[in-house]
Amino acid sequence: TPIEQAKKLAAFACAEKHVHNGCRLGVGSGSTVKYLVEYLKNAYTSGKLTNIVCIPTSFLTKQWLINAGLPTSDLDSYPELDVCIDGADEVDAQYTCIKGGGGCLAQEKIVQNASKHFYVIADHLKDSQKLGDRYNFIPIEVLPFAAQPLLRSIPAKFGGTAQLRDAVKKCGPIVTDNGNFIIDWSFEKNVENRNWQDVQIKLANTPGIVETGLFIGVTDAVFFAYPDGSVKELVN
Ligand code: DER
Repeated sequence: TPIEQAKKLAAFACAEKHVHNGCRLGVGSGSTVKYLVEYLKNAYTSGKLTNIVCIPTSFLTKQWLINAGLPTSDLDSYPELDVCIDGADEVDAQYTCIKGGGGCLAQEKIVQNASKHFYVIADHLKDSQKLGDRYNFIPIEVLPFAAQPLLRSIPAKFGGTAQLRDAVKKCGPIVTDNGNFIIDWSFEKNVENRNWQDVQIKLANTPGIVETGLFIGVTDAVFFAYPDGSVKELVN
């Protein structure tokens, strides 16, 4: 489909430009990153890309990397990375991302934070002016012990509504790779000039919240691709 082609285009363009021999690479999670793994597999098995190591951000990405025959390791062995490439659910005009649509935001943010450079790959449907134009909520990873109080206190303090992300093929909520729950916070859209940094600081300071899907001030560039086959790198 045109959207899948766009995801592939964004992934290939970003990796072509920013993944070089010897790269210690953080590999994100989600359907766009699937094409990044395809690129890496092609480049590495053809000998075009050598001496790289890939650090996954989820159980699924780890399986993809291993199945692709790519050198795979972890932050214990490689605590400092050169590049991290990941998808996003939405990117606004200030390069702030909403991530976590796939429920992998905690390890994604940790790997992003361990990397010198962070690049986002996305189809054009993620390209927005203001957070909320394209995506309806902020995923928040929470300790199960704190879930019920947070379902009440997050809307009380920050507005909007909050709900526990239910599993599809399992009774009850989804459980993340870290054994936690996800609260999807549907924030009010018509707040003018909302200070997302302030929101992030307050959420991060809330007992029971492990991580939020707000990635603020960390994006070095975004690769947006379009169904017409064009791709653009927006450098922050
Ligand atoms: O869960 C995540 O953060 C993913 O990176 C998500 O934001 C993008 O997933 P997609 O590439 O499947 O749209």
